[in-house]
Amino acid sequence: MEQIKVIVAGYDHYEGVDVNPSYQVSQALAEHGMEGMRPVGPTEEDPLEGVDLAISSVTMSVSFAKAWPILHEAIERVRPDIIIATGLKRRARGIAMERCAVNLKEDDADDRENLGEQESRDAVRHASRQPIDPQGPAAYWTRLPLRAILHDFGTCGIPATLSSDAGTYVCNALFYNLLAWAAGHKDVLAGFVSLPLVNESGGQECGLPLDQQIQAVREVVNETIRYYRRPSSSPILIA
Ligand code: PCA
Repeated sequence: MEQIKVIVAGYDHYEGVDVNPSYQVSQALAEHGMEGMRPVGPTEEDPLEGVDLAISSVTMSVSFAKAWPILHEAIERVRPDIIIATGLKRRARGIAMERCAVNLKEDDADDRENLGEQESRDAVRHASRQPIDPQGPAAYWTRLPLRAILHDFGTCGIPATLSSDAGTYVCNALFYNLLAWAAGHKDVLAGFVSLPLVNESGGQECGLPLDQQIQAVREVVNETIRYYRRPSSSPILIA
């Protein structure tokens, strides 16, 4: 059996949010694995066939200074083949598949976790931005097969979009550091999935039920394993 190790990372308490779906989703995948994945069609090859899959979760702090060191320590310890980082994007209507991590972060934003919601919004509006790494490239591309994942979401009816960036707060900085690391580890696939607020009503407002978000990240893991085992020659990023 081929062993494949996956890390699914999420964040702990995020000011002003009751349930951070990134925490719940990463816990659910580590505890229940790929349980409940729908059976694949007769023509489709099951990417998990013959795979001894181990999923671990990592919980990061919402802090520029702490998030990447926490994930990096877990990467060194687990030595994963695939890393899926997740975070909450409050205004997202559905799942946002992040195409790239940009070399930009808000100034002085480390203190934002101690601010209230309105103060936090003001801080964002007035924040100046600076590079994460003055010597680094302007952006890194995700290493996840976004085309296949979005196709898969369409089949399962999971609302999703392609997104050009995860903002300029901790999620983007974490993603940038992760992809900078992955640039030196070509055998590892890594990417970032932004999740919407948890909304159990399934109405027109922003957000998706937690179960659907868990299913979405399972699909991301599934399609990424498919690509990991059989890299395609076609472009993976453009939907
Ligand atoms: N979202 C924040 C950080 C933690 C989270 O879940 C962000 O968008 O950067």
